[in-house]
This record gives sequence, C-alpha cells and structure tokens, in this order.
Amino acid sequence: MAEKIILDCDPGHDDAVAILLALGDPRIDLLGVTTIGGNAPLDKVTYNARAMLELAKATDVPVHAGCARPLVRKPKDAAYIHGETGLNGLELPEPTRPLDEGHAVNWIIDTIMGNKPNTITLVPTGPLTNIAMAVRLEPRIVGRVKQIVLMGGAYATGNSGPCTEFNVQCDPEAAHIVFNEKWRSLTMIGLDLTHQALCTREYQKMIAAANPRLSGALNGLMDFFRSTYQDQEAFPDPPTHDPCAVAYVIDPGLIETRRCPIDVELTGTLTTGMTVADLRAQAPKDCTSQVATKLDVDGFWNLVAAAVRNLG
Ligand code: PIR
Ligand code: CA
Repeated sequence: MAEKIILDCDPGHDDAVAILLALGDPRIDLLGVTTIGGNAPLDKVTYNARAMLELAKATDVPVHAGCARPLVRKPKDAAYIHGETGLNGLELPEPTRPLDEGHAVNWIIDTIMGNKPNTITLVPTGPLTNIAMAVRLEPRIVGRVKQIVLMGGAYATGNSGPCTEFNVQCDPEAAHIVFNEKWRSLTMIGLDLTHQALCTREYQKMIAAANPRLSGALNGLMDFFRSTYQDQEAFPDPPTHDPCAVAYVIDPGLIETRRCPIDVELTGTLTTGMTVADLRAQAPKDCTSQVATKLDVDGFWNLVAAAVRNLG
C-alpha cells in the first residue's frame, strides 16, 4: 500500500523535484498539493505547483492555495535563489486544471479528519504557516497524522542566517507551534541532511537521461539552481533539499536520524528562527522528534531517477 501524503510546498526548484518524486514513485499516493508563500509570493508558487503537475501529466491531483504571509512577521522571498517567478530557468505548460476551491488549511484538516487515523503523512517543504494554522483550528489532527516529515531547520549551520534555515526563519512562530505539538512522529529534514544532496553534473545527467520528455525541464531547473547557488551561497552544486523529505517517506533506510527534543528560538538577538536540537547525551529520550543526520547520496539520486523515469 502506497503512503498517502499531503505535500505543503512553495515551488521553488527543489520543491518542483519533490513534486516529481512524489508523483513518480509508486510507494507514494499524493493526495494533494497545498501551497504557501515562501520562495516566491503565494500566487506565483501556486501557479508553479499547478504547472509542475501539468508538466507531469498529473491533472488528477488537487492544488489548494494556503496562507500568503507568516503569522507574525513580514513576508520575505528567496528570489536570490529561485528567481522572480520562483521557478526561473524553465518553460512551464499552462495549467489546464483550475485551481481547486477551498483554503489549503481547511482542505488539510478535512483530508486528515476524513481519512482513517494514522494513515496520512504530512510533508511540509516551505514555511510552516499552513500547518500551524491547521493545528490551531483543529487540534485533533496532531494525533491523527501518521507522521510529519518536514524540510526545514538546521541543528548546525544555516542558510538565510548563520544558524537559521529559510523555511523556519520565514515563520518562526508557526514553526514553534509545529515543533511543540505531540505528533506520533516528527522528522526534521534540515540543512544538515539536505546539504549532502548536491545535484552534481553527473547526477543531473543521470536524472535527465531517465526521461527524454522531461530532460529539458530538469536541465533548466538544475542549471538555474546551480548558477544561483554558486553566486549566492558559494556552493559548487545545488543542494536539492525538498525531495529528501519525500525520499524519507519512501525509504527511511536512505537517511540516518537521531532522536532528540527540538524547539524554535523566537527571542534571540542573533538566533531568531533557529531550530535548537538538544543533542546532549542527557537530553530526554521520550520525545517523538528526530533530526536527519546522514544521507545515502547515491541511493537518493537513484530514487529520483527511477521516479522521473516512471513519469513517462
Ligand atoms: C533554498 C530555499 C530558500 C532559500 C535558499 N537560500 C535556498 C528553500 C527551498 O525550497 C527549501 O525548501 C528550503 N527553502 C531550504 O532552506
Ligand atoms: Ca521549499
């Protein structure tokens, strides 16, 4: 039985790859895509999500637009990495499926409450505003969700600041809500893990060769992502963050984790938006949260290539 997931995202080059992985791998049942303002404003990322589904010929998957801004802070974007559209560098087909009606937060709640308990996995790969809103509106979702596997945070080095990761820093109050709920299981796929998922030119060749129809789009995505990552973050190749969270749902054996309490700093002078993971030996071990530490890099890219091949 395929794992039912809700992908809450802000596409974004790596979110786009996460969508393709979720669609192409037979072990995932993508119930719907919800969107959140992050890498680009809400209208742009929502269009991008719909266009990516069109590109993958997955017009049966609903898209619900979520929150346009964080709970407390001013919105910010990541045009310096993803360009003005959020997905600069590739030509996308016009979506044929109209945007689905209903706010993402309501759709997330209705989907979780309308399915059997312990069957739905939440995969947030953008700021956590929608998830926090859903938790406050319907607290029973926390006990009903099978697991939450999120891309966000870092226990060591940040990206948008020395020790802050972009998604959590965008909406730290929302992240604080999400990290402080008693989920059955919460896995933080942070930068500590995703900075290992570099799309080298070799891996890019491999995933592009897996699907001739999508090779132009994949090369467009990765060429743009590589050039901004070289210019803005001094990386040789782009770390492909978001599909790592989907990969963990598909095959947890690809990612090593460590169980630990995690909280979010809201009042630091240098650290607001930092995820503080208590990795001390004496930290309580009765928590349900864990951080991702080590990626099977080859296994990960093989998984992406196989999924892209399946998309036809
Ligand atoms: C990536 C992102 C934002 C800013 C930078 N510099 C790089 C986006 C990605 O889509 C991913 O979900 C997360 N936020 C990584 O911080
Ligand atoms: Ca993202």
